Amino acid sequence: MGFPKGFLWGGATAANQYEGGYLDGGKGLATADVITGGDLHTPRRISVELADGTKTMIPRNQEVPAGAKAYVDDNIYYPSHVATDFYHHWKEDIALFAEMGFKCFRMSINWSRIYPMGDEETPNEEGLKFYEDVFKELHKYGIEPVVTMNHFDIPLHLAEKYDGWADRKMIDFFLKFSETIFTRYKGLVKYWMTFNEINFCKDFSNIGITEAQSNPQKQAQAIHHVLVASAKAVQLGHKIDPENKIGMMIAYILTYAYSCNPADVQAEIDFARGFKMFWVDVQCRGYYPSYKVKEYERNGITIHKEPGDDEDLKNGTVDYIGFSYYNSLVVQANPEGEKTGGNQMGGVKNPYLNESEWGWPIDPMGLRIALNQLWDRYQKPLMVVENGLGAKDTVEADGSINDDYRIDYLAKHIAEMKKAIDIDGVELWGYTPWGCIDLVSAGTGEMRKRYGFIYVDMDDEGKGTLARSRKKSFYWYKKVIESNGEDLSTDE
Ligand code: BGP
Repeated sequence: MGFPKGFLWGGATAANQYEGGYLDGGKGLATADVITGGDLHTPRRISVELADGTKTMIPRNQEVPAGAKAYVDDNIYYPSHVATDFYHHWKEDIALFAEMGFKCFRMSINWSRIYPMGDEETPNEEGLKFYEDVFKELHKYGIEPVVTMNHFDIPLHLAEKYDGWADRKMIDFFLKFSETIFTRYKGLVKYWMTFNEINFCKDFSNIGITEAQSNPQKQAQAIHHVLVASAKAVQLGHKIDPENKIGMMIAYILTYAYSCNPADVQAEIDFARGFKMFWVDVQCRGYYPSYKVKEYERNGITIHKEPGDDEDLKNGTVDYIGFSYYNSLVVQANPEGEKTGGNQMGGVKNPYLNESEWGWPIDPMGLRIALNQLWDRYQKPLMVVENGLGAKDTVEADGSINDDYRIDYLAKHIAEMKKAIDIDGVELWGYTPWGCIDLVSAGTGEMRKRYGFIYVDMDDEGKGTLARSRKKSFYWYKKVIESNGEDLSTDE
């Protein structure tokens, strides 16, 4: 009973939110490096020069127009440039993860560190060496790296020159990058995921495309390229090392129908398909589901497929499903109720749930439901690769940080994972709570929205010593791991 032996307890991060060193070691600029901070009410913005030469800031939730070029404005603070500086603190941070007893550590490889422009012939050795050192250091402590190959950005040059994933050449660039890292890290990395929250990979910041909203044909084609690239990378990774376990990664926001009104039930099905199931269906089953084919037909969208694409999708299905789970959403056919927030998108307010300070509904039972939905539908092993509570922390006069709210959130979610294993028989490989060390928020670009067991002294303006300290949750999570998830007690 309980979590299986060898369960992968750990934590999760992403290069563009954690690494910093944005030009160090020969790294090139990435799309993440031109995106400012924001807050709950102010969207993050992209600094761009329009086709007519005008310089402006475009809210990230709006599209970048065709012909615009994003650039770094020296007068603006961009949170990815320093982030919480893993690039210069990796030894110290890994030692802290080891102290908590991590069995695995989820991180991403910054594409622009390996191929600074994205389309050059030879990789950047300094970038390759950096990750090699990191992986070796993790193994020194018996920590298994879990690597996201692409987490929410691309080399900026690829966005400028090719309009990002709108161009099919991106598949080749990504495969080259994949081959380089699969080969170099053979024996060091076994667990991979291709694209982080692939269901959010559809605009400038994530896949570098302009006109992401006004040109659905272009967006759909770019998404096709991403899906084919992922499937090809899965095949390549298996070929290079049959030991590799290559997964997908989806933002699995659980969706509920608002009521038993069949119209609400159908609305939930439609929403869930469009927002998340399509991506999992393609990556787990190996073909476009009928509802998507029909939707494209209805909307006059034609996907241009090259010969071999269908075979690649079929042969490149994933070994496991990694997913993020933060909250659930309520879907109503004709929304009239009060709204709520959530991971990148909101829904109708759920009267049964409390919300985080950022307005994300907190729904631990929903995690068990999510695990069951995915397990029932695909019968693939699962990993919860992101989960957690973004909250403001207070550093007390004695330096302590009493984040009981975080402990409470995580304990309740872990208890539900345990039920999914014990009662439902779900095959769950691991759990890597998000932002195990404080890092920049993807949604708002803030530092004050913290998830970590480890506090980092850094603020929203990029000021701070970057010193690390252990929060109360650090000691709690250590105990959870030591007891293999049996001791979730929150008392002293
Ligand atoms: C997911 C992303 C992460 C992460 C997390 C928390 O969407 O994969 O990169 O940041 O959400 O969201 P936020 O940082 O907006 O609080």
